[in-house]
Amino acid sequence: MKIAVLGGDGFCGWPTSLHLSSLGHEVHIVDNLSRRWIDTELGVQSLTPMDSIQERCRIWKQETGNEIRFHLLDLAKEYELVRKWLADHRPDAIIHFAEQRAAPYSMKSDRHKVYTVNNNVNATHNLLTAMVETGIDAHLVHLGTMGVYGYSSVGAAIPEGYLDVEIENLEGEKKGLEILYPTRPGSVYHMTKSLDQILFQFYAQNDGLRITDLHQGIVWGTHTDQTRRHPQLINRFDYDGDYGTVLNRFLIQAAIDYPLTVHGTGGQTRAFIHLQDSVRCIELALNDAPKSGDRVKIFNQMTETHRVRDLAELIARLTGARVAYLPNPRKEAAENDLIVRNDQFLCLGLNPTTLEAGLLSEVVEVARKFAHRIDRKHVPAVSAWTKDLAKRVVTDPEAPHLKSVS
Ligand code: NAD
Ligand code: USQ
Repeated sequence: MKIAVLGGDGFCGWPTSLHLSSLGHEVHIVDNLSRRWIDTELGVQSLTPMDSIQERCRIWKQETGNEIRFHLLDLAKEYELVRKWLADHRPDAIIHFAEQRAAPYSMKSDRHKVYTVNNNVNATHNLLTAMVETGIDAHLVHLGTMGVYGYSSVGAAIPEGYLDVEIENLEGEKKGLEILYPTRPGSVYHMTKSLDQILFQFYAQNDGLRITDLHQGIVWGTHTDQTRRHPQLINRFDYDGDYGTVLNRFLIQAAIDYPLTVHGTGGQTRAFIHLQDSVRCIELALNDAPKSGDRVKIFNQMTETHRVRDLAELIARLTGARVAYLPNPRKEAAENDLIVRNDQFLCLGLNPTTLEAGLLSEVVEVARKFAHRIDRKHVPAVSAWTKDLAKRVVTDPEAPHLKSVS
């Protein structure tokens, strides 16, 4: 297949591009490199040294003989060019990773909120309308988030996207209805993924676009089979307070003897998936495309759930790290349960990689190797969800009064 990977320079997009290329697909990366600019804005860098995207593609060709082409394009701002690109290249499938994906970044200031909404909603809508206009019949696979469901404990398993409900009509008869699971996003970033869902629903129904939306949990790990092939194929790894995600952050914190930064009681339960499984799920979703006229196919792309404090305690046991329980900069439920259905990927053959010591220590090893690249002042999460919460943010969890919390 000819596959366009939008956002293919990113943490999930790069290993997915390599995985699909190694399966023999013709891969085209489309990216505006905005994440590299955001690193500069924040004064941070990937823990791992990333080469330019052109250099990464050159090394891949040298190692495998397979070509991955790179196209510099802003999906949100350059509509005419997006349409022309699709008309010229006519991909069989499009994988859409190209959004601003950090919740803390999206909540930093009004400017960051505006950027995240403009970037994410426009990127998705430009793509959809350009697909209709060019008449291409590509299967669109979008990376959404488990966060669209929200984290209230209802005591029932979260279904894969849709909910069967009953409503009473004017005659008093009960009528069945299938609806999108009610969204309850917890950040401006997560809200853009909820808006994406409505855009997909409309274009599948109105224009028969074939769309799969993957509601992905938190991705952890750094290597895949392909990124291990050469030091210059190494993946991005975010550790900072905005882009670093919880499990990967705890692992690098352990590696550099920094207290594990648990927000609040750590009673938040979240869904997780290892990077290797994430790329495999995309392959499985590609091979299971909906037909024109079908509703949007929604998968929950996760393999296990964990409570934040359990992860911190596990890593502390494995590595001897200290745990700091900090005031939570986010407005979120202090404690929640989470039960998630993921039957569809299991039926398609996903064999989940679950949390185990070997994989956890692999990340700690990577972090130790590149520890000299970590700027400790960028480790704390300082982006607060409200002005009141901002007053309680701890900018230095290493301060003496917090050191011996656990
Ligand atoms: P990332 O920030 O590493 O990569 C995103 C890529 O998209 C970057 O290379 C960026 O330059 C590009 N991009 C952003 N806006 C663009 C635009 N307007 N035009 C062209 N390119 C643009 O993020 P990631 O961690 O790889 O996440 C990829 C996708 O997967 C996101 O949509 C995210 O919401 C979703 N996701 C990620 C995780 C996770 O834990 N990382 C979990 C669930 C879902
Ligand atoms: N947390 C801590 N300490 C930290 C960092 C985070 O306790 O140092 C807590 C947060 O308060 C939150 C939980 O860990 O309760 C998860 O935070 P996170 O930053 O790991 O994940 P999140 O903000 O939800 O976002 C990440 C990705 C996003 C993706 C989402 C999937 O950045 O792109 O959509 O995971 S999900 O969480 O399933 O919605």
